[in-house]
Amino acid sequence: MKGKVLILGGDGYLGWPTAMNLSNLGYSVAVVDNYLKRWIFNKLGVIPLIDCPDLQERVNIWKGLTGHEIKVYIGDIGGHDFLINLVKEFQPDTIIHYGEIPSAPYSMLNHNTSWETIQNNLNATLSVMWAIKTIDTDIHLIKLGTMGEYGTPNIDIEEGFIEIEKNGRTDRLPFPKLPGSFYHLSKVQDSDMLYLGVRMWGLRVTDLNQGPVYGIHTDESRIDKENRLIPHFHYDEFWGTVLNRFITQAVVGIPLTVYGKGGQKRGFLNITDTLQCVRLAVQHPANRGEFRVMNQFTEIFSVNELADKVKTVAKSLGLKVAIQNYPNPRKEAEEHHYNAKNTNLMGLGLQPNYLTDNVLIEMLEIAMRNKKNIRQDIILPGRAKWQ
Ligand code: USQ
Repeated sequence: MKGKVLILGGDGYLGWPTAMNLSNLGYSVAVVDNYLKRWIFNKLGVIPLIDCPDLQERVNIWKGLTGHEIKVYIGDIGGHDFLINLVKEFQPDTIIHYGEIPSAPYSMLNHNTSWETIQNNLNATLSVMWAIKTIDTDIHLIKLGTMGEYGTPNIDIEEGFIEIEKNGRTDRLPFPKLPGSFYHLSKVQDSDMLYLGVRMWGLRVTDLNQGPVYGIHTDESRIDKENRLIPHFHYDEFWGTVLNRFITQAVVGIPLTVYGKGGQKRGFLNITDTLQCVRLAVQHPANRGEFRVMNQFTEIFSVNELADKVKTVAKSLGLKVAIQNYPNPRKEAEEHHYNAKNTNLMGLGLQPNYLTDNVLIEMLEIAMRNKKNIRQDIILPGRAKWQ
C-alpha cells in the first residue's frame, strides 16, 4: 500500500475523480462529504448534465469494476468532533481538502449565500488545521485554492510569494491578493490561515491555486460504460465553469455567453490534469513548516479564444454556433495583462493534456448524447449581484 489519503469534499466535481485516481494507483482512500452542494443544487433548482449516484453507490460500482475499496464518511468536516474522530480512525498520511462551496456567482447572490460561503469555507479549513495540529502535525495537507485569489494585477503573477525591495531592504512576502468575489475572498482567507498554521505550528501545507477546470471524463470514469462514475458536470450560471458552459450551449443552440468584451484571461486546465497535479503533490509532500504554493493551470486563454475554439470544433460536428457578448454580470477587467507562473508543478513533472480539438469533440459528443437532460432555463446569467 502506498499511503492513506483522506479526501474532503469527495462527492464533488474534483473530489470523486481524485478518489478513483488515487485508489487505482494503490493508495488507501477515504472520502468524506456532507452533500451540502447537492442540497444547494436543489435549492437553486439546477441539475448536472448527468445524474451522479450517491457516494455509497459509486464506491460499490467502483469496487465491482476494479476490486478497489474506497471508504465513505458522511458528515460535516466543520463539525470539529466529527472530523477529529474520523482522522483518528482513518489515520491519513495526506488530507486533500476540496470540502468548500466553490462558486463565485453563488457567493454574490445575496447576504445569506455570501455568509454561507465564507463561514462554511473558513470553518472547514480551520477545523482541518486544528485536527492536524491535535492529532499529527506530520500529516500533509493539500488544499485547493484558486488563481482567483490573485485577481488580475498589472504585474506578472508569481506562485504565492514575491520578493519585495523597500528602502534598501528585501523580503519574500505573500503575493498581493485582489479577489473578485466573496468566494475567491474566502480562499484568500483560507491561505492566510494556513500560512499562520505553518508559521505557528510547523504544519506541512500545499496550497494549489487552480484556474477554471474543464472536462467530463477521466481515465477512471471511462471504465464504467454506463457513465455512473462521471463527476457532477455543471453548465448553469452558478456551478458551470466557462468552457463547460460553452459546450452545453453549443449543443442546445444558445449563443455562447461571452460576458462583456471577452478579453478576460484565465489559466485553464483539463480535469485529468487536476488529478495529475494533486497526485504530484501527494507524491512530493511539502516539508514540515513549509507553506508551498503552486499555481495549477496548463494554458492561458481569453474567454473570446475559448468561444472561437468551441464554435469552430462544434461546426465540424454539424452544430451551428453563434457567439454573443452579454452585458457582464460580474465586475472584472475585460482587457488586462495576464502572465502567471506555473513552474512549480511543471518542475515536479506535470505533463499537460492541452485543449485539443479532440478534447472538445469528446465533450461535445457526450453533451450531444445527453442533450435531453440540458435545461435551457438555467443557462443564462442574471441572478448573481456584482453590480
Ligand atoms: N465567463 C463568461 N461566460 C460564462 C461564464 C464565465 O464569459 O458563461 C467568464 C467570467 O466572466 C470569467 C471567466 O469566464 O471572466 C471565468 O469564469 P468561470 O465561471 O469559468 O470561473 P470562476 O467563476 O472564476 O470560478 C471557477 C471555479 C472556481 C475556481 C475558479 C478559478 O468555479 O471554483 O476557483 O474557476 S479562477 O477563475 O482562476 O479563479
